[in-house]
Amino acid sequence: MSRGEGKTRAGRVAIVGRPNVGKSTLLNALLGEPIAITSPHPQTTRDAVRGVLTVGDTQLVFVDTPGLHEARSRLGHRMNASARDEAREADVLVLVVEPKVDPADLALAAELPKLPTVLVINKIDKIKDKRDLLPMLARFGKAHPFAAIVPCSARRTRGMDGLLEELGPLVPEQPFLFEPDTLSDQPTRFFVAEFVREQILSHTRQEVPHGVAVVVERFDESSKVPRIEIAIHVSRETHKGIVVGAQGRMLKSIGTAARARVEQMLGRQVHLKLWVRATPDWMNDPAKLRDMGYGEREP
Ligand SMILES: Nc1nc2c(ncn2[C@@H]2O[C@H](COP(=O)(O)OP(=O)(O)O)[C@@H](O)[C@H]2O)c(=O)[nH]1
Ligand SMILES: [Mg+2]
Repeated sequence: MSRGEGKTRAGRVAIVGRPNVGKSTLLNALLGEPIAITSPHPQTTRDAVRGVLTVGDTQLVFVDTPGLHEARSRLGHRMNASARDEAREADVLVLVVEPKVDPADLALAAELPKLPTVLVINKIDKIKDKRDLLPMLARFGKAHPFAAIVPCSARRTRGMDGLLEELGPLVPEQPFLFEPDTLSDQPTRFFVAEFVREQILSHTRQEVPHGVAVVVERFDESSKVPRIEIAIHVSRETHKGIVVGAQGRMLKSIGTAARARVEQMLGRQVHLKLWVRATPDWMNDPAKLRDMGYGEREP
């Protein structure tokens, strides 16, 4: 499978869809490694996350995008812009939907760039009688010229091989874009911040998760055990207390769980230091958004 032997195919596959349909779970299921953070909260994914899968002579560069939604904050607008940009730059699209025919999904399909698009009907584990899928397949098939329609359960990693078989022939014949053993082109510090944010999402509730931004302030690899210092920004003073918890217990368990994930990914021990700062309404402040790494795009 080395490059140069025979013909290779390679291309970018953008995973798009509304929030919470399971796009990030699908990326992780396809790669067999949980690189994208997922949660039951909508709008968990803020940046496009790229994962590379090389099988035989085909390389698929998956791009998990933030969900397309009605944005209410500046951050929300940038998330939508980021998803649309990634879709435009892709070779193939995967549109993920819940297992029901929703007019909003069909409207979204009609708006997407004119690229070969595979429809993934995800969460089919929720459907008791699989015969209910047949009319759904027919309705979607009539509504839009999808290259293929694939029922899946990303959470149970069902249907992944069938999906890969549909996607392979849709990417162009060209050399690989990355070394075959690449898993992602994103830097380690990106994943460290994401893994901390994932633990905050799973430890806190209600409005806290949407107001959290995680910034790696220091990543010092000069000693044997790398030292990573992280600022957690919350949008309200009261949220600070929630994230820190009584006697700092909440922050401690967030840190312990995130460190385990980071160490698993890096295959080595790290020191992780977390602190919490209240930065009121950062998600609507262009300068603060830039500082926190949420791009330059205007709504
Ligand atoms: N039942 C079921 N739930 C799923 C499936 N895939 C994802 N989910 C859940 O849907 C929620 C949102 O998933 P996520 O991947 O973060 O969605 P995203 O916003 O589209 O990236 C999470 O709670 C997932 O565990 C699936 O195949 N079946
Ligand atoms: Mg996501």
